[in-house]
Amino acid sequence: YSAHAAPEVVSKTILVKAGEVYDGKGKTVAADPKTLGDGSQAEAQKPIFKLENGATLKNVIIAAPAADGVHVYGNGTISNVTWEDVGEDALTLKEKGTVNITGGGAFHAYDKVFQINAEGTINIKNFRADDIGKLVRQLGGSTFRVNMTLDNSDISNVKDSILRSDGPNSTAKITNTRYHNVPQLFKGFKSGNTSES
Ligand code: DGU
Ligand code: CA
Ligand code: CA
Ligand code: CA
Repeated sequence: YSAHAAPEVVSKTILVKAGEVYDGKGKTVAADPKTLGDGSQAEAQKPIFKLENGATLKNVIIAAPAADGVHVYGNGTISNVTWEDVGEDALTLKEKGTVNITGGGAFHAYDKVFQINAEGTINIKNFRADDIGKLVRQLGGSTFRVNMTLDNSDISNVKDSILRSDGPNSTAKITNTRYHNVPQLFKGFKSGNTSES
C-alpha cells in the first residue's frame, strides 16, 4: 500500500545537467526493471537520476523498484527526496564532491542507503530513515577522506550502524538526532574521528 498515484516509470536514466535543477514537484517515479534494474541487491543496476556537478534534485518520491537510485558526479543538492523502498542503494557519490541532503527520507534498505565511492563530504539534515542496514557507507577498504555529518534527524531499525568507513582519515559527526533500535552509531572510524552530541 502506498498513498500516492501510480509512479511514473523511468526506463532511461534522467540526466540532470551541471548546475541545473530538477524539481519533481512531489511526483512519484520508479525504475523500469527491464532497463534500469529491479531494486534487488544485484550490483550494476542503473540509476533513475544521474546528477552532474552542481545539480539539484528536489521534491521527488522514489517508489519501488528504485534500481540504483541517484548517482552524483561532483557536488549535489538533494532536497525533499524520499526513497520509499531503497533499491541496491539509494544514492552514490561517484566523483569527488560535497552532497547536501536536506529533508526527505529512506526506507527499507536491505544494506546501504548512501554509498560513498569518492573523496568528499556528505551532509544529511532533517532526514528520516527506517529499516536500513547502514545510512552511509564509504566504499569498503578505500582510504580517501570522507567527512560525514548527520543533523536533526530520526533514525530507526538499523541492522549494522549509522555511519561506516574503513578510511583512516574519514570523520563522522552526529548532532541533535533521535535513534530507535540502533545497535551502533559509528563503525570502522579511527578513534577520535567521530563525535555525537
Ligand atoms: O564490496 O560491492 O560500491 O554499489 C564492494 C561493494 C561495492 C558496491 C558499489 C556500489 O563495490 O556496493 O556502488
Ligand atoms: Ca552496492
Ligand atoms: Ca528495499
Ligand atoms: Ca550501488
